[in-house]
Amino acid sequence: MSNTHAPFFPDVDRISYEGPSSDNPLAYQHYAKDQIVLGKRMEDHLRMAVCYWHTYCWDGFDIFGAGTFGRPWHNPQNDRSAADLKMAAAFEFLTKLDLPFYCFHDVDVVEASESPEALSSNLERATENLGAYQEQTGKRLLWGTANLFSHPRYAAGGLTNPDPEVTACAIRQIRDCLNATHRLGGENYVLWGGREGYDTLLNTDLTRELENFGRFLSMVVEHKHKIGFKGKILIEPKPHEPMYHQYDFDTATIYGFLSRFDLLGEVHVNIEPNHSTLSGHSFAHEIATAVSLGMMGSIDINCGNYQNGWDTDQFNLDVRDITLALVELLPSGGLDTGGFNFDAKVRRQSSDLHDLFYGHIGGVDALARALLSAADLIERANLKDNKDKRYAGWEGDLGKTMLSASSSLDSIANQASAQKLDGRHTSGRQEYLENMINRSLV
Ligand code: XUL
Ligand code: CO
Repeated sequence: MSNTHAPFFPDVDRISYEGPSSDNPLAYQHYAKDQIVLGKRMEDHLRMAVCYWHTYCWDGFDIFGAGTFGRPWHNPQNDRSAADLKMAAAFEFLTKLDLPFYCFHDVDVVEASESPEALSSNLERATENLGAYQEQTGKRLLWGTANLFSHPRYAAGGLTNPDPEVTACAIRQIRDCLNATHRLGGENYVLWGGREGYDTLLNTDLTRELENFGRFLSMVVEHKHKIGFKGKILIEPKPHEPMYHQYDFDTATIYGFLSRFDLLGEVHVNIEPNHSTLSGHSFAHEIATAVSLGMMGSIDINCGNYQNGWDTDQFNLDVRDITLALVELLPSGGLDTGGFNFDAKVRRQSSDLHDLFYGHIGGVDALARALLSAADLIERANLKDNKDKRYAGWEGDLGKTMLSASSSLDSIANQASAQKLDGRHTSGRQEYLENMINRSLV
């Protein structure tokens, strides 16, 4: 399909690496995609994606005011011509940023669709067009997802709705979008349970909703195998917003849910820093938990605002915070089918088309700097040796005996008493380690 609508960004050339001394705001200072870091190209470590919803769909509206952006590909009806223009803009932007992947919700890539029928057939057409653009540009799909939170029918959830008729519509959307993702060679399929939760327990049968959720998630997994989709099914943890309580609260909660429905190993997580902080965790904690439980999938990179604790989806420029997360991720082999999807938006006052570039360029360079810093830390700071030393006792006689199959509370307590064990604290050297992080920051 030829891109007859472009260019939407005529005065921007392909963004390229110019190095840290460049003062060109439309260049990368740190992201050199072919540079080898810990044995792998930067592009292959980071597998970055631009998201459809914040970048091309959103017109700048918020709950207090109308859109401020006036994008040239929008029109008030969001009719078919707007959907086609948006797609042209999306692939031009992605090509100019020189990033490999994109992500979408079904409703992002189609025109306004009056009925479930219309959505199905519009998605069919959009999938064909996306496939043609992928072919033409070499860009790839990191993941697709069905939007089960915007349409009024989903006010009380999709897979956890009290009304089976609504849930059947949700399942149809998931089936269609998973099929579309498969056809487009997507690397993952995401379920963000935005309205899978409740506003009040007074009208909510929590037991039934969670049981239904488990049953229908098992069907998603069955369908993935039926169609031969090789990517990962991902759940995106978030504790609340829009609902007062969401079932996919955090990675550990999802682990419990998956093990209850025998879905461990079949479903992984899509971790988002802004959601991590909303649940009272750090980004690094969520990554470490996912790695430790074998649940790591992908990352929606962004951050919130320290002042107010909302889901503000800002571009994450906090190199230290990302470095701490990468220190947990990289030793496990890094991202497999996952990537870093910019689930981030420019501020409502940043209404120029160039602001879309500045936002993403900043986000890309922060990831590249964090990757270089994390690699330096892993290579020089011997974090692993430090941990190994701290836990060395568990490899010695006492530790091994205590953990052996034959030991019991009595046997250990009796040994402690017989040997007059009198354990003493050893320094955790937190400040020393934190200084290592600062020294490695690029
Ligand atoms: C919402 C959020 C979504 C999901 C996809 O907070 O992060 O954009 O990533 O539905
Ligand atoms: Co997200």
